[in-house]
Amino acid sequence: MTSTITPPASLNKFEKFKAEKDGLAVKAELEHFARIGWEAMDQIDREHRLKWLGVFFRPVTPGKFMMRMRMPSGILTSPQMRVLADIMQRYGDEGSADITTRQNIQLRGIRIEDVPDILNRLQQVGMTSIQSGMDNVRNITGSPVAGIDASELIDTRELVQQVQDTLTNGGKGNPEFTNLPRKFNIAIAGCRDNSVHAEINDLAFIPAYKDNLLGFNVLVGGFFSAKRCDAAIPLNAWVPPQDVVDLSQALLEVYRDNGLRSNRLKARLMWLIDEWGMEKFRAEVEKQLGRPLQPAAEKDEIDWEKLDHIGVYPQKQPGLNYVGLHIPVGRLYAQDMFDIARLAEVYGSGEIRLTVEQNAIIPNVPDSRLEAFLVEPLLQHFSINPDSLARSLVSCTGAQFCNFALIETKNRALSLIEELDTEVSLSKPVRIHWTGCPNSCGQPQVADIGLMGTKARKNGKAVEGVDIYMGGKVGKDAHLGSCVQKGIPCEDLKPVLRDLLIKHFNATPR
Ligand code: SRM
Ligand code: SF4
Repeated sequence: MTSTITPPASLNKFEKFKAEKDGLAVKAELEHFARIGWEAMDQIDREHRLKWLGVFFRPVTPGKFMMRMRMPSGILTSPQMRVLADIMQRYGDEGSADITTRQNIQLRGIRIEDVPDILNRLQQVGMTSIQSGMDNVRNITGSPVAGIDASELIDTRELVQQVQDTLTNGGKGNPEFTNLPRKFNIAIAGCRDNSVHAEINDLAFIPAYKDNLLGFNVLVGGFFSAKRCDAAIPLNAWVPPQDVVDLSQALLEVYRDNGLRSNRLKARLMWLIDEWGMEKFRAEVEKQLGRPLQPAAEKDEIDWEKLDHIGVYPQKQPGLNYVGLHIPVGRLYAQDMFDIARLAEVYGSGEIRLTVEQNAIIPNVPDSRLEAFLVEPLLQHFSINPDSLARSLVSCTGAQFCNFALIETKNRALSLIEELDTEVSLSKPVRIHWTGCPNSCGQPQVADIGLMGTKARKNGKAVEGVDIYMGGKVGKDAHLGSCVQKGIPCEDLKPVLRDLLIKHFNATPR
């Protein structure tokens, strides 16, 4: 069956090029692109359709592409990490990769000539970058400690994998889901602390009991965009685990076939829910599913504050521990990736987990190996006990590689935090999130202090600045923060942050 999209009368430019040729079609043309080089490629193929394969043209570094992987629940193995490291070393001109805010990895500095080889190498170790950009479902997030968390309710690893496999046809690409009206985010939480940020996904499953059975309440429509940001709202549905794949598929089909396609600024799922009302939306999902949905359970089981998983924690498997490493703003170099792969193999079971805070976890470290692990030199750089401000720092890509960026983010975030750490001391971590523009990839609205890049004015001149967000609450009763100050020039930001930390977060001046 192929999709039954009726193109609206006024198609935006993206809908037009998708109607002309499905994004996935570039898969068959890759060898050709590799032969002719990026400059000779059709512009739409190069700048847009390649994203269906997870290959992103970077206008900031023309000719050096970024590759965005898929990493269900943020889980990968040492051999997979080693392949990514090797790709970085061999083909990655910039030599760097980033852990993303969706538990994923992006590789940088890739030449189009090398993409066919790289995709072969990824396939050999069971990895894929398919459908990771543009109007596709993004990396599906799950608890980073699924299956090892002593307090977890549902081990969601298999479910996340099954949803990904359904939507991507096991990584080969699934044209059924390659022409959504817009991007789509899915999160599946089996933990008590909402470590996936369920509230900011278009579709989220959160654990809930119904009639003594453990399943999921369903939230829909959460999203951030430059135009509008909304937390997800209840679909008023509860599903047992075995219905998660079917419901995800049915809901996406409803969105695919009915989502608004004339204005890309109003194409995310919430806009359709607004237009129809929740009752009709739910009824259409039921119709597509072919069976009635049960009403939501009265309460969900997200009853903890959010954990950051940094440090050493006993697992549900006696005698084993997981160790969360702080990776400053998620930036990794090839050698770091080789080192993490080695540590996971030598001390753990050869598995690595990534978090939405852009950090890494090494699971399955036996008690007897902990002492030796904790004195490994890599832990000097990727600490298990970072300073309070560094600990919860998150940053989007920013101007170094992203052409939407209004400011540089990652390096600035790190140096500012370093300076502030010498000026104030904190008794508990403060979550500071940087994002380079209103697209909000760095999720400033979930932070204690969110910093969103903007153009500010100083002495009559345009300078890099930020709008400040506060009040984002994560974990139990999550809600979004809002903008409290606008247009602070970045060069004047440090004293402003210092005051906020002292006033609102009990920081004491050193
Ligand atoms: Fe994002 C577009 C990076 C998570 C909202 N995002 C982009 C692009 C692809 C723009 C571009 O072509 O340059 C950025 C690539 C820059 C680069 O070179 O790295 C980009 N987004 C990222 C990442 C890498 C930020 C990070 O440093 O971690 C995250 C990748 C996640 C992944 O693995 O798939 C990333 N982006 C997010 C999130 C956070 C989340 O999912 O929890 C959001 C807000 C949540 C949401 O989508 O509802 C987000 N990104 C956007 C938007 C605004 C979407 C909208 O509806 O308007 C755009 C722009 C767009 O799609 O038109 C965007
Ligand atoms: Fe780029 Fe803006 Fe997303 Fe940052 S928030 S990665 S600057 S699109």
